[in-house]
Amino acid sequence: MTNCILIGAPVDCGKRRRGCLMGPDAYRVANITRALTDLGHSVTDRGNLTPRATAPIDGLPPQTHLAEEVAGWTATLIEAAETAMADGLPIFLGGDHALSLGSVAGVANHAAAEGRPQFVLWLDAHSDFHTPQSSGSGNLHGTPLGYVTGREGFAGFPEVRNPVPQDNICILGLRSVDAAERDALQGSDIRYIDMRAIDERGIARPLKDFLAHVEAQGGALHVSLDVDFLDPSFAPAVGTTVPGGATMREAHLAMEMICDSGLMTSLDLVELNPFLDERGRTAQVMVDLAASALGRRVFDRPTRAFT
Ligand code: HAR
Ligand code: MN
Ligand code: MN
Ligand code: MN
Repeated sequence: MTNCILIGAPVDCGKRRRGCLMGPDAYRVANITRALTDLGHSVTDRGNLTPRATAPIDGLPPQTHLAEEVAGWTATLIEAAETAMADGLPIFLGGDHALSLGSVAGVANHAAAEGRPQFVLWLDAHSDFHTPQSSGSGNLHGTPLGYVTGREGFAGFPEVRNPVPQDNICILGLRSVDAAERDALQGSDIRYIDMRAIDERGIARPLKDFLAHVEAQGGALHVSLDVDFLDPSFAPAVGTTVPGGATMREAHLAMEMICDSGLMTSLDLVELNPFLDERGRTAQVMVDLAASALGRRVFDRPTRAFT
């Protein structure tokens, strides 16, 4: 039994297309609480956070979009993550991926206080490893991994007290990486598994390797699930659809393996834009995936073969 703590974070400033602010309520309407209590977990919904007021930030490239608002959300989320980690397993209901500047930095502070290394599994079509300076779009939802690893260029944002080592990060599902990010990733120790690698090797083997690494280090594991990790054919409610994503079964298998590992200590559900959804189906898929990550199964042992 896990104490699940729902934290609504209607962050909508990480990109230009609006709508992610409706995400937390869409997850509530899709009954995330019931999905988790049915599994025997206790669930507390802490409602929605609001961003702290932040001083104007000078010196950022002119295309940077709503930096002060992102910085304010980051301050709020760092504190909310630290507090929630002391009480259970926080599930951050986004909101766009800019929320992960704060959720990841906050959980990493908690892990450091416990003397544990923090690991991050990033399930996304994109690598989100930009800095404000390297980002061509100026959309800060493309920067959370840059921020939490301690890259330069985030002056005016809350200090990252416990940067996540690059080697502790695994990105799964990549299929849209721009040139600046590709160069930065290739020069980093981040583990990245693109869709071609998943096509060739399957999703289970690279994930198993990473989970074994986390376990061997006694790490805490934050899972950040971006809607666009999934193929848009069954998860259309996202501003940045990229064809060729994870299938329903690949995504559930990943969640089931995460659950079996017993390693997950915090979870983000991000980039859901309910304004773009079809009868709530994407919100429902995300809730079902969260349930798989927390123990929903058809059988609790492998199905008996008919031999
Ligand atoms: N790399 C592009 C940019 O920086 C795409 C941004 C990321 N988009 C997301 N995040 N949906 O996962 O603008
Ligand atoms: Mn703890
Ligand atoms: Mn993302
Ligand atoms: Mn993405």
